[in-house]
Amino acid sequence: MITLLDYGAGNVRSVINAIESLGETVKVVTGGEDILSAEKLVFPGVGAFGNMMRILHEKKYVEPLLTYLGSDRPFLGICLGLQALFDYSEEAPDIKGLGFIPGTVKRFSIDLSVPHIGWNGLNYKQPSRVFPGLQGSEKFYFVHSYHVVANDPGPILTTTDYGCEFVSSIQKGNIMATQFHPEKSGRAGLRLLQNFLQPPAEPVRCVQTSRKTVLAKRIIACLDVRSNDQGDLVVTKGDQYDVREDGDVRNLGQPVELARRYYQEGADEITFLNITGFRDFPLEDMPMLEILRQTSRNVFVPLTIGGGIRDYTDTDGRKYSALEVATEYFRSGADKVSIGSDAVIIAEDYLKTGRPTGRSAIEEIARVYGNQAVVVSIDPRRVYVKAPAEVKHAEIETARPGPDGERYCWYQCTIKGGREGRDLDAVTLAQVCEKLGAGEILLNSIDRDGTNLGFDLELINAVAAAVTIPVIASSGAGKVEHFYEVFTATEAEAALAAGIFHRREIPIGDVKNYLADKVETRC
Ligand code: 1PR
Repeated sequence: MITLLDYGAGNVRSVINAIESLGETVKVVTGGEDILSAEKLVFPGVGAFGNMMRILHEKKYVEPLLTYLGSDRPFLGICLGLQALFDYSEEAPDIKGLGFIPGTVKRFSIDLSVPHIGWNGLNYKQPSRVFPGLQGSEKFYFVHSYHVVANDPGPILTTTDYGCEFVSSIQKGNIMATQFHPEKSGRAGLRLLQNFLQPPAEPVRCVQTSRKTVLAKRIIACLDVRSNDQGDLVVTKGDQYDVREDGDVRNLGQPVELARRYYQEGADEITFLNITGFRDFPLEDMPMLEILRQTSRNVFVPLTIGGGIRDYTDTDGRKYSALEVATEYFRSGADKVSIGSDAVIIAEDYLKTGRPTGRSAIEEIARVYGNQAVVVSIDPRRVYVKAPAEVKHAEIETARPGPDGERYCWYQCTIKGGREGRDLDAVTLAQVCEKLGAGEILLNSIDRDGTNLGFDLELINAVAAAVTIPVIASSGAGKVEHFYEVFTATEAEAALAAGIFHRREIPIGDVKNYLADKVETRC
């Protein structure tokens, strides 16, 4: 029996699913006595450090946790569950950590995108019983803006390189904690987790395969989901956002089945977009939650869900906040939520006053679940202009002139799945959303969507140059070369595709094979 400490923030469902998939049963802590009586305790921390410590105090978990740690029984901290062990964090300097390991938690101060999101390797510093079965070259999934700094190197088990060398896991007796998420790290993560749950007799020292670890570029499979005219929830695919063919919604398969297939094929992440979420209230759309629940049972890579994440009043007048909607998604197995239409409205409001309200969906969700949990999905369309000063928006000079030879264009934000254009450009939207706390930009292109013509590199460069958070390039992938192009000609950290995967034109493995030796990916 594994005891799991859930303090109510983030996706503990994935950790439970991963543990259960390894044949163990899980008991979720409901009071301090459960911590004290645990035989093996797993503490998956997600969100913001201050919020986590406040809840641990409110629930009176701090003393039992310190007693448990002092008893040297098996403990696995994940992400914030590692950071919590230290004295304090720059993220919330006024509130103390558990102070079990002397040291602090610092924000990355590097010339790279922060959060550090994606698959990175490990530099092995000590042997451990959690390593048997690993080759040493595996990558694990990270998502964090802060990292621990131990006063004494003794407990450092592994480090990872990302602009600096940081501590990616610690081990002190039977206490172990990782900055990365084993439950989201595919087979390698499950292996490590299994070793923690059923420890092999002998510790193993993994062999270092390269001098430094490198963050992989991510390949993301995207599933646009909606009900067809018969009322079944299907994966569909638009052609410049038009998902109907001969009057019917295109049906490219079942969401749970396709997600499983992409996991097996090596997708680094899976994104579900409820593309009619702007119309319907997503919490009434229970099948979407069910899709997440079922998918997260056997897909152990990060899951993002978008569509309809906004405040809502139902027909009985009951108000739901975007945070409540997001919470349901996280509880059902999502790791990140993606906000589309509402992000545009939030940015427009912000630009009117120049001041954050503190109450927008982006700010509220980021405050509780951390910036890394908030993706902003942008649906821009190109608007050509003759001269740069013609509009107040961020224009670019384009190598692909418009229909009347226009040499400049800007990227107009749209809402409601491209149905409504707004007086806001994609570059400004991305900048405002970063300021408000978004952790990642999912950058679609209505012009390129479903065309197989390749990504809009000019759009991606314009947005990536304007923000420091990671940008996911989306729309237009038609051949493996397009992935190489987007990773070498832009700063995109991930590339997302849909149609070529759904139609089985190019398997994810082919994309990775083509990129091998050219671009760092997760094998
Ligand atoms: O506005 O917060 O409710 O979120 C709705 C979400 O649904 C947004 O993220 C929006 O991008 C998405 N969406 C709305 N309508 C459509 C549509 O297609 N009619 N899908 C839609 C957008 C775009 C991509 C697609 C890539 C790759 N899909 O995610 O998967 O373009 O396609 P490709 O590789 O085949 O070119 P809200």
